Amino acid sequence: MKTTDKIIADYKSRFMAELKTKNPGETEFHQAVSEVVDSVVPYMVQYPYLMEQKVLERMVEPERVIMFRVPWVDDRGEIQINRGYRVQMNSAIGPYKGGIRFHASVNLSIMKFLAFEQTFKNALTTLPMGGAKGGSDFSPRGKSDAEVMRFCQSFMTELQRHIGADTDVPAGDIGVGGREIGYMFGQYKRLRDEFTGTLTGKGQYWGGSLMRPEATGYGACYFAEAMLATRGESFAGKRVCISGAGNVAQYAAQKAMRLGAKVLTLSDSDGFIYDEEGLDEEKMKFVFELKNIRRGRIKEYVTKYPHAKYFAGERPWRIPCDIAMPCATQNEIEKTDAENLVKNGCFCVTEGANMPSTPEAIAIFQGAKILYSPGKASNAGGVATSGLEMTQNSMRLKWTAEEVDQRLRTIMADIHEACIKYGTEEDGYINYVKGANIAGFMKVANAMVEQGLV
Ligand code: NDP
Ligand code: 8G0
Repeated sequence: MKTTDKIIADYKSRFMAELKTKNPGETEFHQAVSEVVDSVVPYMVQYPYLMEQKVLERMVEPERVIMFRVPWVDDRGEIQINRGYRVQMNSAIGPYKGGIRFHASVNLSIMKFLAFEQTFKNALTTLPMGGAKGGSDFSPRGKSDAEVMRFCQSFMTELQRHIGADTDVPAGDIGVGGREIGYMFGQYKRLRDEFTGTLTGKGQYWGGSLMRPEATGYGACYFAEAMLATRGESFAGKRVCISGAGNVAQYAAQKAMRLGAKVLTLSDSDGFIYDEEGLDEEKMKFVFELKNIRRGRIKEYVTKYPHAKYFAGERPWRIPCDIAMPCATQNEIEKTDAENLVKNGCFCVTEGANMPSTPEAIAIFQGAKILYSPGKASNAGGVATSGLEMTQNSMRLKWTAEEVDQRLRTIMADIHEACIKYGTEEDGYINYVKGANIAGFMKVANAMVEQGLV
C-alpha cells in the first residue's frame, strides 16, 4: 500500500507535468500553481471529495480568457497595435475582480498567474469577489496624456462588452493609476450608457472610495505589524528596505515611516535610492510629487537630497535592514538577494507586490525561520478596499476615510488569523504561504463543489 506521502508526491508531480504540457512556456503561471499545489495537496488528501471532484484541476483552467487587438494612433500619426487580455479565472464566490496591468512585459503567462493568485487572495478578504486579471503589453512610460487616453479608449472599446458591476470589475495595477482608470471609465460610460461601479480606483468625486490609493501599502504594513507582534516586535526603530516607487511602495513607505520605522530605500526598474537617514514627511511629499505628478524617475531623489545615494541597475536587497517590503514586481527577490537579506539580519519579509520572491528565495526565508508573508495575504488590502468601493457604489453612499481604514485594519487582522489557523507548523513556525493558500483554497473549493460541476 502506498503511504500518504507517496500519494501526495505522485499526485503533485503528475498534476504539474500535466499543467506544463497543457500550458507550455507559461513559466510564471507554473510557478504560481506549483506553490499552491505544494501547500494544498497534503491538506486536500484528507478530503477525498475534493480529489474526486477534481477541484484543483478545474481551478487551473480559467473560466474564460479574452485576448484582443488594441489599435491606436500615436502623436506622430503612426498606427500602433497592442494586445489586450482579460483572464476571468474563477467566479465561485463573486463577480470576477482584479486589476489591469499596462507594461511591456505583459503576456498570457503573467496574466494567468496574477488571475490565479487573485482568486485565493480575494477569498481571503472574506468579501464576495472572484478572481481575474487583465492588461496589455502597452507601456505608458514616455507616452503623452493624449496617447494614453487614445490607448485606454481603444482598450475599453473591446473590454466593455466583457465586464460589468455584477460580472467583472477591473481596477489599476502596474502602469494603471488614477489617470488610466479615468480614461477607461469615461469610455465605458459612453459605450454602455451606465454609471456603475464597473471599475474601482475611481476618482474621489465620481465614485472612488477614500483610502483606496493608500490601501495596498497601508494594508501591507498592518499585516507586517501583526506578523511582528507574533515575535513581540513592532516597526518602531526598525530599518526597512522597500522596492518600487509606485502606488504600493509609496504608501507602504509612508505608513512604515509613520509607525516609527526608518525607511531606507525605494527603487524603479532603473535602480534604487538609499537614504541612510530614512524618509520623512517632507521627503515623502517630494516622492509623491515626483512620481504621481511629474512622472519622474526615482534617481531624481538624489538631486534633491544629495546625501542619499543612487545605484543604477541594482535592487535594494543588499542594504542591511530588519524588514523588507518588495513592492515592485514578480521575481524581484532571487536566491542571492534572499541570502543577502537573511545574512544582514532581515527577519521579516512582507510582500506588497505579487509573487516578488522566487521559490528559491522563499525557501531561504522559510529555512531561516524568519517571518515571511506572500503577497496574496499581505497585499490583499488593495483588492479588499476595492471590494469596499463596490459596496459603497451599490449602496450609493460614501464612507469616511476613518470608516474605510477601520474595515481595512479588521480585514488584514482577519487574514493574519486565517494564516495562523491553517499555517502554524508543529514547531510553532507560522508558514504564511501554507496558511494563505489553504484558507483561500478551501473557501473557493467548497463554493465550487456546492455549485455543481462548474
Ligand atoms: P505602479 O505602476 O504604481 O508601480 C510599479 C513600481 O514597480 C514602479 O516603481 C516600477 O518602476 C516598478 N516596476 C514595475 N515593473 C518592474 C520591473 N519589471 N522591474 C523592476 N521594477 C519594476 O504599480 P503598483 O505599485 O500598483 O504595483 C506594484 C506591485 O504591487 C505589482 O506587483 C502589483 O501587482 C502589486 N499590487 C498592486 C496593488 C494595487 O492596489 N495597486 C494591489 C495588490 C498588489 P518603473 O517605473 O521603472 O516601471
Ligand atoms: O483593486 C483591485 O482589484 C486590484 C488592483 C491591483 C492589484 C490587485 C491585486 O490584488 O493584485 C487588485
